[in-house]
Amino acid sequence: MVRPSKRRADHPIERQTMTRITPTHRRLRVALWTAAIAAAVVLAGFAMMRPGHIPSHQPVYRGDADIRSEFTLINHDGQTVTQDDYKGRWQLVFFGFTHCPDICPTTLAYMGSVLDQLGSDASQVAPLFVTVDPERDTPEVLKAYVANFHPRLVGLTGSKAQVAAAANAFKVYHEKLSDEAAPDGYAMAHAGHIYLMAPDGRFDAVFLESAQPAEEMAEQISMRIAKEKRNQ
Ligand SMILES: [Cu+2]
Repeated sequence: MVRPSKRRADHPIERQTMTRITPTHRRLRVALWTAAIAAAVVLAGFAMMRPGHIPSHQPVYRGDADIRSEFTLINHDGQTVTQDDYKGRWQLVFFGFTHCPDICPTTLAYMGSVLDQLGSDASQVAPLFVTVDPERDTPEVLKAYVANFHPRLVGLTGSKAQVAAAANAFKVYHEKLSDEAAPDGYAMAHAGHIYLMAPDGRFDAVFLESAQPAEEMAEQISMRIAKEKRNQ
């Protein structure tokens, strides 16, 4: 397995995919999807301010944002798991694929740093990497891949239908693009967000690797963990 630092320089997929999906396109896509998700979150915020509406820790927020942690997938040890297996913990969820030349290795390395920065709070966070490329990303492939980034990172795959349902619940953009130069003739374009879901499965926040240093994201998660504990 090639280390992420090496992938950038050595990996032929990088150059091949770049000719098809330019960095500008990729940034544009990410920007567009950031805007779409931000709009959903703002709408949810407005909905909460309506008279008689209850505050954000109530389940109504989940319905308004319509981003839900709902899935039946197979973990990297080959076991079927659902959102209930991670209930009671915060979920840090990122969608991608192991053949990804840039966004995935960068973001997963970042998630690894966030987990390290969380210290003892990390035990209350389930870090999940869901593939959008189940054809190639079998449990075995995922297991070897996630081990490059953090020992606690869990890879999730499933049937095409299971993966599509999970991506739909999280409102994650992904698209198979044919590319003759890429291995197997295709690459997967996908959104670059990291979702933070609360212990009851409700949507809490989205983060982008480029938006803040890992320490800052870890601080934000720790604040939420502390707040949740106070409210219990
Ligand atoms: Cu990727």
